[in-house]
Amino acid sequence: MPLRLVLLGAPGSGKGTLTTRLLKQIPHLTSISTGDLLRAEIQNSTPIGRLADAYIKEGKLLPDELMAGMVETELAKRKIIDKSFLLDGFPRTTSQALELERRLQDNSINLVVELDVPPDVIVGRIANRWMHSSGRVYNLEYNPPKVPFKDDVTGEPLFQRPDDNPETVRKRLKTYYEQLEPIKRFYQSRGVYDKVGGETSDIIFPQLYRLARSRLD
Ligand code: G5P
Ligand code: MG
Repeated sequence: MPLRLVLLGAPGSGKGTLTTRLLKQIPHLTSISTGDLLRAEIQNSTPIGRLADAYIKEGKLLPDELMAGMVETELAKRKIIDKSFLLDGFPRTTSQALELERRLQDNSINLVVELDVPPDVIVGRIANRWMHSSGRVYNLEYNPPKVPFKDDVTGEPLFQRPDDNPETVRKRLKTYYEQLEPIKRFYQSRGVYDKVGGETSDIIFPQLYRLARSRLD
């Protein structure tokens, strides 16, 4: 059956990193990262992009309705609503989760995995993050680019995210931990919640992969 997976994790917990790995192992899976979608809107200077820029710089969540609409449009555009997909960074609030449920109807989320990474580990990682406009993410220590500060695939320059400064990271972490309990309860009540944990993505990946496979078989 199709896997409809939500990755729930703090900023810097490895959602993007683990998504890339999972896509390599499960090629028919398609991922949507709301953060990447918003950054593309910003880069294209669209009206949503201008709004997103202000919210993201402040480390604030964008309005629930807007985000749910954006994900629905993306699922439709890629024609994957009844196929296997992975959502990275959405939903983040119970209201987003409800909106998603309403929009998915019979294709409801069948696995939500919380990535439990200690906050002190996360702060160090984010300071060393560099990324490419495609969403590919690097870390100067953990997975450095082959050529310093250049994307492995295109050779284009990497940049640091404007919301990766310590003050904004603190706000993003606070918001995440405020939303975690309610959204966790929501998905526990639907019987689809699971949790994996560890200090590195190498420790977490096999746990996540096992869970994902169990839904596909
Ligand atoms: P984003 O873009 O979704 P966040 O804050 O949820 O942003 P982020 O920062 O993208 O999440 P991540 O994807 O969980 O983190 O982590 P990652 O990039 O894979 O890994 C972080 C770093 O650690 C990388 O450098 C990686 O190489 C390294 N790393 C990974 N594993 C290891 C390891 O084992 N060891 C070491 N040493 N390093 C490792 O959202 C951005 C903003 O968009 C808006 C909000 O404003 C949000 O703040 N937004 C939404 N607003 C409302 N609703 C939504 N649903 C929204 N979605 C986005
Ligand atoms: Mg990410």
